[in-house]
Amino acid sequence: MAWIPIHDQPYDPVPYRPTRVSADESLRAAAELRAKMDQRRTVRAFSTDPVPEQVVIDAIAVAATAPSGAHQQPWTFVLVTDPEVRANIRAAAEQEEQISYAGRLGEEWLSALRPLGTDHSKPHLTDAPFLIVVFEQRYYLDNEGEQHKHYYVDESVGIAVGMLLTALHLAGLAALTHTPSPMKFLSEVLNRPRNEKAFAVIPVGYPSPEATVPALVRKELDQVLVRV
Ligand code: IYR
Repeated sequence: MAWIPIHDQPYDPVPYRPTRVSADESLRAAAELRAKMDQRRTVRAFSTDPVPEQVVIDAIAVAATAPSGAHQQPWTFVLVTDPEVRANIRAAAEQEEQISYAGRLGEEWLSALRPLGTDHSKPHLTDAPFLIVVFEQRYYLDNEGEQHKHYYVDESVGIAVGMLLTALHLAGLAALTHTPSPMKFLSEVLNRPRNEKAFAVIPVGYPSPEATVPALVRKELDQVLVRV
């Protein structure tokens, strides 16, 4: 069935009868997923080796199944492979980050970043074979140029990006959630319409064989899980 804007759709529910998974199968699947996801790391050093494009397309398709406020699906994923466009994005991002790391972030923020070892240099923007630039649609712009309000946009797009990172990891690819600040230049470089605002830039590829990651430790489950 073809997509039509949700505000033009009636309430017309259909049956939902997924096959019930046995408790044993659920336990096995959850434990396996937990172990696999515990291996995910944010990577900043990418190999330039090519990646099958369909893997990235499928991961974006997974992200696009995310739940969203009023089912408005307020996201656009721009898949950038053109080396010239990537070079432009890198140049603009590094220019902004240079200012940020030179002091715009402030001492508290800079010291919070120190354990991550980040700086203004962003080689991943040109090394990784794919960049996914995620835009949030602040509102829906219909063909007449009329604006329709979108709800819970940040939450919806955040969930979609989480699902994207999960899908990429489970397919064997590495990614980085990069949020250059300010991100306005992305709308200009990628020629996006006025209802869209950049949310994150996600380089995707294989880690460089020399990649290192900070020796970070995740919180224990009992620090993040509260039972009532
Ligand atoms: N946007 C900068 C700074 C930065 C901010 C946070 I919060 C991070 O977790 C990591 C980096 C950069 O990309 O370097």
